Amino acid sequence: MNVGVLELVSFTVPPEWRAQWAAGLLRRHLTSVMPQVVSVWARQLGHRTHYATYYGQADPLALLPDDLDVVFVSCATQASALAYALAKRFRAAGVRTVLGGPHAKCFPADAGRFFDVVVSGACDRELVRDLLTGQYARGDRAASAGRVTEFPSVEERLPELRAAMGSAYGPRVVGLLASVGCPYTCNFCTEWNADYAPLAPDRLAADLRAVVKHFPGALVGYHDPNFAVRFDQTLDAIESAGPPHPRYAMNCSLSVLKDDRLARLKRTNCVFVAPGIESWYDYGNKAAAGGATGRAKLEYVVERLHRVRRFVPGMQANFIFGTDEDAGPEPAELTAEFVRRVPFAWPNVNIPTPYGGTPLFDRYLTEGRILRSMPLAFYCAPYLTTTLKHYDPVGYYDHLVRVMEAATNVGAIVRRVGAANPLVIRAAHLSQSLSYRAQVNELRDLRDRLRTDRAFRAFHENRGGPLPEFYQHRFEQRLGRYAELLPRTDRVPLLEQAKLLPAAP
Ligand code: B12
Ligand code: SF4
Repeated sequence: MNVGVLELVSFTVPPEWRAQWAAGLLRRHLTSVMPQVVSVWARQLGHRTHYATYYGQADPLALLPDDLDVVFVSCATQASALAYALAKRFRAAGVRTVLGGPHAKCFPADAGRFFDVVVSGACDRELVRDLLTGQYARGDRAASAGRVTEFPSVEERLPELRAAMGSAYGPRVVGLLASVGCPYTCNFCTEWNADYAPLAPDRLAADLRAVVKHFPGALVGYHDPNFAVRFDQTLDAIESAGPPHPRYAMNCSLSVLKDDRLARLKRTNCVFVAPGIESWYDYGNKAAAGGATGRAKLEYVVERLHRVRRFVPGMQANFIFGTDEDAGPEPAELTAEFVRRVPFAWPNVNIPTPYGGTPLFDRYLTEGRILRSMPLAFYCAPYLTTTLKHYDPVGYYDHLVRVMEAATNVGAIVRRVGAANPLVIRAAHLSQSLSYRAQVNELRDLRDRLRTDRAFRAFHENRGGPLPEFYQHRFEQRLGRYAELLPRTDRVPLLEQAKLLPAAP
């Protein structure tokens, strides 16, 4: 069969492609591992495969041939509207449509309105075979029975990796997995109940050697939900590949970054860490802050990150602002202070977002806090899709604007970019900072609208009313020529079905 695999990295369709160079620079490298894996498995099963990533470079439909039998689409929820519109087009052309990836996992019922089959859980080679041999009917959900811990090697993924990188400018990143799952249970995260499992160490070592051979100079991006939970075992595997070690970046909890481990990270060429700090009042266990909260946690984190910085040059600190434990101005003030005292770290401040299949989603839905007519495509910054326990929407955006201004004022950007090293991290910090500066304007606009437009505020306070025209218009702007494929009724999500537990009778 003729099989297409399309990953949607970008979620907007501009009316023309003038921004092409920027798209390549800013987004091309944000691809995930699994769509490449699915493409390899389909090829190994004897099918003709066409793998492409859409990062804003061209019309997404033009990236695949027009005589496909089956297409796999993969995306995060923020790209769901584009995925749905494309699915309608593919279906109309007689192509069987399968959705996999984060959105499929979180909102399978919603996606099932547009895709023939939705992969709502794990996916292995056998599942891909079954999907391609028509074992699943239209409207089905599919998932492999157990945890998947074996994926094709870098050598096997070479055509996909080359296609994802392209030949032009922009960061060259090879996504690898050293483990799946995570021992923590953060209520907002899709991995909250997925046990940690390291992958085969000899496979990781072979992959690292293949990266050095085929992509010299490329950065390895570990896509593990929580890298090196079994620190020594993972670093043993990396060291066993032998030098030269490719530079690498990873996500981890602060508890992984203990003093006696930092030199080993430096020796193996770790150039970027993204620890989850999350909140000054919540999720303390993964920071190993010993129960400290508020200012005490700030002092602990500042001290730790300054130590980490002596060994690892690039850093991103992940925060969520607006959890049920946050109240008053202090959480935002502490984050703004963090920005001043840890000038070399990129502060990635997230808005609480209820992704389906998480305990957070269940609680917010049960408590009537989710804005029910908000399209799922707005489940991303800078949009609020719920009410917050201790903040009204205007007050919340006021605080957020202040934090983001502290993170993106010219002095902060100059300090951050100046401190960054090597060049690839400097470029990443610069592009993040500039795109967040644009986001601050959007935050201000949302806050001002909330102040002046009573219907808009009523919607955000969950006091009823239809989806404001502002969001309808934004939705249509994002989809460009594809907007007409999703009439207003299609934009209202199916939420109940995304609960972990069935609703009480
Ligand atoms: C690595 C990672 C990234 C990397 C790589 C991108 C990626 N999607 O992998 C980077 C840093 C670029 C990234 C960026 C973002 N990410 Co991210 N990321 C992750 C992370 C930590 C691991 C995902 C992973 O690779 N797991 C390993 C694979 C093997 O396991 P798995 O995902 O469970 O996949 C299994 C099945 O779902 C299925 N499957 C997965 N994909 C596919 C595809 C097909 C076609 C099929 C058939 C099956 C299938 O098979 C797998 C094996 O069983 C998860 C969090 C987490 N804790 O899991 C967040 C996560 C996926 N990210 C998330 C988000 C929101 C983002 C951003 C929007 C953040 C932002 N503010 O910009 C961006 C979006 C980027 C984009 N391209 O769209 C959310 C997505 C939630 C959602 N429903 O949208 C997650 C779930 C975190 C969370 N909040 O819980 N991310
Ligand atoms: S530590 Fe990270 S990967 Fe693990 S549950 Fe928490 S947010 Fe998810």
